[in-house]
Amino acid sequence: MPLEATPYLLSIDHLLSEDERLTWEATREFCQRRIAPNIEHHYEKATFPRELIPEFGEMGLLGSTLAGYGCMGMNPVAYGLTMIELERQDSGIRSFCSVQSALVMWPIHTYGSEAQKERWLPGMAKGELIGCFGLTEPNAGSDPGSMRTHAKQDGPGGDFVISGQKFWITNSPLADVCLVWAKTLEHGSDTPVIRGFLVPRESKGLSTPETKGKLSMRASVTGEIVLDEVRVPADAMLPKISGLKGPLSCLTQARYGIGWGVLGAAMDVYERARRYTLERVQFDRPIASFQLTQQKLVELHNEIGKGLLLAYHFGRLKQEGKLTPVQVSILKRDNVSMALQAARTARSMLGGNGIMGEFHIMRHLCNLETVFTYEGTHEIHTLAIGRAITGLGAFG
Ligand code: TGC
Ligand code: FAD
Repeated sequence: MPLEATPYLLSIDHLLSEDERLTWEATREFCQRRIAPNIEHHYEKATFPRELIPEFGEMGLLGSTLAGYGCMGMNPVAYGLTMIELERQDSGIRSFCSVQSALVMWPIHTYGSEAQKERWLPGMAKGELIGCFGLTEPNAGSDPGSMRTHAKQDGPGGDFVISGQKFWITNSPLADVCLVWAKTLEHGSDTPVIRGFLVPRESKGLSTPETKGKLSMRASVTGEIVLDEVRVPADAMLPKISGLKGPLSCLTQARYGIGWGVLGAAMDVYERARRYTLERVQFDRPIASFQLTQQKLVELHNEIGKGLLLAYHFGRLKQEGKLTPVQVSILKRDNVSMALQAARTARSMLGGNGIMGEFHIMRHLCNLETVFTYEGTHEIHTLAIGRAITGLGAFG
């Protein structure tokens, strides 16, 4: 559906460059043509449309903000607009691109050696190679610093032997390379430090069983990473980062994209609710003519507009290199919460039809429950912002 068909009184169109507008339109057209027709089917069957991955590459949607290595070098606002269109279709599709781009390609580009970049980035940009990001563990979710996965140096070449288990890992069953965060002891120190390791699929002792039975994010593949004494060469370690800030800085990139992406899900539910309530007649009038329905539409419309302005403002700050992690927490927390509330409200506006797959809103609603939890739960971002404004940590 063209944007003009649904009123957005808080539009950002006039703030965009010609290139940004063209990127937005081209991505919307692609997503509408290639994702929309089958997404409900994939969700129902709990399958991911794998055949689209090379097309994401052709559209420049993989590693799009990075420079060189076959990547597009898009600015942060253009990138945000592409996230909107992916998530307008389904959060699971945006998740695939977020993980590949922000959680695997970005750290290789930022913290990797030249050899690591050459080996992985061009294939990942084309969608020929898939990556996953292994931080969470069965006993380390919100508190990743308590991870147990460890890497021990062994042998004359300085190989690492990695053991542990990662849980809830998007794309792991599909991945050609797993970026695994593990603790290791360095230079005779007895304090372990967190390091990132690029573990190829063919590594002996690596397995990635799929997690079945999700009632959310069904069009996204989730699994474990099980590492049973997996031996990798010394040069599998990302050389330019150590400590928890390694994975957390990747999350800052991905959370920025989520803060934009969820606006797409919110726009989709708002547009569907508006259309439905204009057509559905009860008490001899379209239900959109009732004051209570209009109040809901106005809330949806205004909250989306404010979320878009926030994302745009932070996008320009990011472009200037001035966006801070806590501002990204504000964007992720508030826009996800807004989108989840929008999906609940829109669902109610369709009455019984709101729970049906063919009306798409329930699918967004179920997906957004995951988005509320991953990449830092709503509560964790609340505490990160609380810490920034009081100077007092309330995490533990
Ligand atoms: P803390 O002491 O705050 O920080 C440790 C070091 O990290 C630095 N740092 C950051 N750097 C960049 N970006 C950020 N957002 C950062 N946050 C912290 C910090 O400056 C410090 O550096 P240094 O040099 O002083 O050592 O660490 P903490 O242990 O107190 O933890 C803080 C807390 C709770 C906020 C953090 O652990 C956290 O964010 N927890 C949430 C975990 C999480 O988000 N997991 C996500 C897993 S991945 C995922 O969900 C992917 S879903 C993918 C998809 O399908 O889209
Ligand atoms: P917990 O940390 O156990 O939290 C449970 C509840 O307790 C939450 O409400 C939380 O907010 C609350 N809580 C915890 N600590 C505090 C506190 N100090 N104060 C107040 N409340 C608190 N991880 C990856 O590494 N890579 C991935 O690709 C990835 N993909 C995912 C895909 C899906 C579909 C899902 C569901 C998760 C994914 N995750 C991934 C994991 C995700 O990041 C974690 O689920 C998330 O960080 C929360 O961890 P947890 O589930 O262990 O919950």
